[in-house]
Amino acid sequence: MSSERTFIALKPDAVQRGLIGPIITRFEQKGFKLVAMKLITPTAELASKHYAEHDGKPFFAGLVEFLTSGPVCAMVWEGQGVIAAARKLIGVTKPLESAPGTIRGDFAINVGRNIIHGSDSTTSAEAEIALWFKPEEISNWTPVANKWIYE
Ligand code: DAT
Ligand code: MG
Repeated sequence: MSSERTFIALKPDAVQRGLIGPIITRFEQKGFKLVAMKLITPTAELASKHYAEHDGKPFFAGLVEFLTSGPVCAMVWEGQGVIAAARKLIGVTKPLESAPGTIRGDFAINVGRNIIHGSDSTTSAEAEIALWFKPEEISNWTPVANKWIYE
């Protein structure tokens, strides 16, 4: 199985609530590798592009306003199967329906305050990484623990 990358964003509610550490810990503990991270307050243009698939839906304006309201912790994580695995770690969109043990299941209640975004496919991962990061902002490195994580 080859390694892949996914885009993860901790939304302003996660940053405001001091949840960056606990959330990042889950990805690190799983064995995934952090290759890019920055705090950024997105412009309406960036937020709208990021959520373009939802343009026209009743919650779109509120979603963009929320994302632009404060810093977002934008990240790229790498590893085998990381795109699908991150979605499992995150839990389903509505936090009250997210299983306990998932990030949304453990830390959130409302769909509009569900604290974290994760790419849902290879195509969206590539597009979102390119939208949020310049190539030089991504670090290529080899964790010494890799041989204890991958067989
Ligand atoms: P996900 O973030 O799990 O990929 P999505 O792509 O369907 O979910 O929606 C993007 C975000 O939009 C979601 O994290 C929160 C918000 N959202 C989705 N459905 C909503 C709804 N019915 N009411 C309010 N906000 C919603
Ligand atoms: Mg989505």
